[in-house]
Order: sequence, then structure tokens, then C-alpha cells
Amino acid sequence: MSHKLELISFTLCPFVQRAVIVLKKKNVDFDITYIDLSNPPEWFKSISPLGQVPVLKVGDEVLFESSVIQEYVDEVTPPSLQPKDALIKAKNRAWISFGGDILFAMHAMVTSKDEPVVNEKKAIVLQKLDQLEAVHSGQAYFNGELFNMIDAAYTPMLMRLSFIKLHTGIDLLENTPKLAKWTENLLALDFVQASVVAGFSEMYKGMITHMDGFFATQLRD
Ligand SMILES: N[C@@H](CCC(=O)N[C@@H](CS)C(=O)NCC(=O)O)C(=O)O
Repeated sequence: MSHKLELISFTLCPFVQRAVIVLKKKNVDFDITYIDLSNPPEWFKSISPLGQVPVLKVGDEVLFESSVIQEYVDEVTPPSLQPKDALIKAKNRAWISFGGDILFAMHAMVTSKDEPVVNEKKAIVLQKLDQLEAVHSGQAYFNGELFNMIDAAYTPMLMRLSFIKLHTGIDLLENTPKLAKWTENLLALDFVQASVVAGFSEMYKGMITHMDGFFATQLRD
């Protein structure tokens, strides 16, 4: 790779973490620059087309959208994490996009103050998790025994579900055993543990407290 990559990040962002997991899995030497999303610096506003993280700087070029960044990193660092079969790869891409929808519903569920809204979002999350359970291979990873791109894409969501269980006792994976086992397998990987800053679980709990929504009332000490 001719340029050292620079990833623009916000510590808590699950979409950034998707990119970090691929970079770490592939042993890419990259820089990471953290910004405060509630007060983004001018230089960030001028390079991020949507004002969102992640952004990947590749020399003078800029990439945005986590799935695009994941695919770029994967393509320039063979062998690929994508399944070889074009149909499986295409289906995985669709389910990766579906995972983004779950992340947005989860965020709303965790931060909303309004209990009916929380319950509505929770129902959406649970229904989507059921759909995901139905298409999971039931093996170690989503497609089978190999860690693929889709596993990198879902890890941030599954990690956050495990923190929700740890900090509140609410187990959103209790009726999806394949997803629960998948979470266990993913969280045991070194590069997954290295994809977040030290103390991340407490930081996530701190975010729930700070947002002061219904979930904050469910936190254990
Ligand atoms: N579809 C985007 C979503 C990225 C996203 O929502 N990032 C959030 C942080 S986790 C963000 O930058 N929010 C700031 C904003 O939307 O203004 C992706 O996959 O990269």
C-alpha cells in the first residue's frame, strides 16, 4: 500500500468499529484520529461529505461509508475476507446493510426517554434479530467456519448487545441461540478485543447514563 491509511473515528461509533476490525484482522498499519462528534473540527467538516464517521483518508483521497471502507481495505490487502461465491457475497452485502438498520434501532432503543418508543424500537430490534437468526449458518461464523466480512460488520452490534446484557441484565439474544453463540465466538477474537479502546464496556455504560433514557433506569450499579 503506497499511503499510510488514516481512519477518522469517534470512540463509541459502531460503524467506525466495523472498519477497525477489518484493518486489525488484516494487520494493516494505520493511524486513527478521534474527533468529538458533538463538536466536530472544521477540517473534518470539510472532508466528510455527510459529516459522519468513519472517514478513511487514503493519501489525498477520502472514503466514507463503513461498508465501502471495509471493502476497499479488503481489496487492497489480499486474501479477501469476502466469500468467493458471487451470490453469497451479494447476499452478505444485503445483510450487512440490514445490520446498519439494527444499529440505528438499537441506538434509539437505548437512548430514548419515552417508554412506548423504547418498546417499539426493542420490538423492531428483536424482530430483525429473529430474521438474522433464520439466515445464520449455525456454525462458528455467519457463513460457516471462516471469519468473513459480514462477521466484521456485525461484531460492533453484537458487542453492544453483550454490554447491554452485562449492564442491565436485558438479554436481547435469549431467543436467538445461533446469534448468542456467534457473539461468544466473535468476542473471543484478539483483533475484535483490540478494535475498541481500553475500558470500552464502561464507556458504553457511561453513554447510556449520559443519554438519560429509559435504559439508564435499568442499569445495574
Ligand atoms: N451509513 C454510515 C453511518 C455512519 C454513522 O451513522 N456515523 C455516526 C456515528 S456512529 C455519525 O457520524 N453521526 C453524526 C451525524 O450523523 O451527524 C456508515 O455506515 O458509515
